[in-house]
Amino acid sequence: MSRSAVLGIFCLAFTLAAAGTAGAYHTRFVADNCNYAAPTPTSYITRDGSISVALRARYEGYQWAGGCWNHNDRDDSPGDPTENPGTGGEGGDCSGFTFKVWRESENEGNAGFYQWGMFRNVHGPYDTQRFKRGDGAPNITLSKASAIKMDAFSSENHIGMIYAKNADGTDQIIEAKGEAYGTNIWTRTYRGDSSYAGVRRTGWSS
Ligand SMILES: [Ca+2]
Ligand SMILES: [Ca+2]
Repeated sequence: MSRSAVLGIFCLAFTLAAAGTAGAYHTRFVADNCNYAAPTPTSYITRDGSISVALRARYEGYQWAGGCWNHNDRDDSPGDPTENPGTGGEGGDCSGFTFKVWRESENEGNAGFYQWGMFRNVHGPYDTQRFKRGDGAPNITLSKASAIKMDAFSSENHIGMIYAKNADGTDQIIEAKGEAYGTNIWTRTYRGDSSYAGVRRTGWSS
């Protein structure tokens, strides 16, 4: 085979691979829909109000390191490659979703309340390991027995917020679960799982 023929085959293969990759990613969701507007400071935060905020993300997508979604009750970016912050799809990840619902500041020393729009693409400074430790001015750890709605349970690699307690000791958890699952409410046993700690955003009015 001549050198030019080899090069030709290589280039064709590369072009097809690149086209296939572009087709498999949903990089346009963030590019087409999301913004970087400043958050709106608010004077208070309530657990019921934050449940309403969280429910807008229910049935939407999951994006590793993401934080922007719409409200059409479908995952606009399913099946992207996992653990890639550059896929540009719809949704938060577990820690970004928690950060937005808890109306936290990107300034870790600021415990005030900052309302982020659904289309504001923001993840915030905390990964699950940091939430689990209660890092950041707004966040504390607490006993899991004391955890109520809109408190969270965090392990080293996942965090979800309590939507409701069940009578049998499990909880309904609202969480951005993963690429294959999106964001939804599931019954979970985090409260009884020693790998999970209780985490609270401080300062709720009610
Ligand atoms: Ca959607
Ligand atoms: Ca996705």
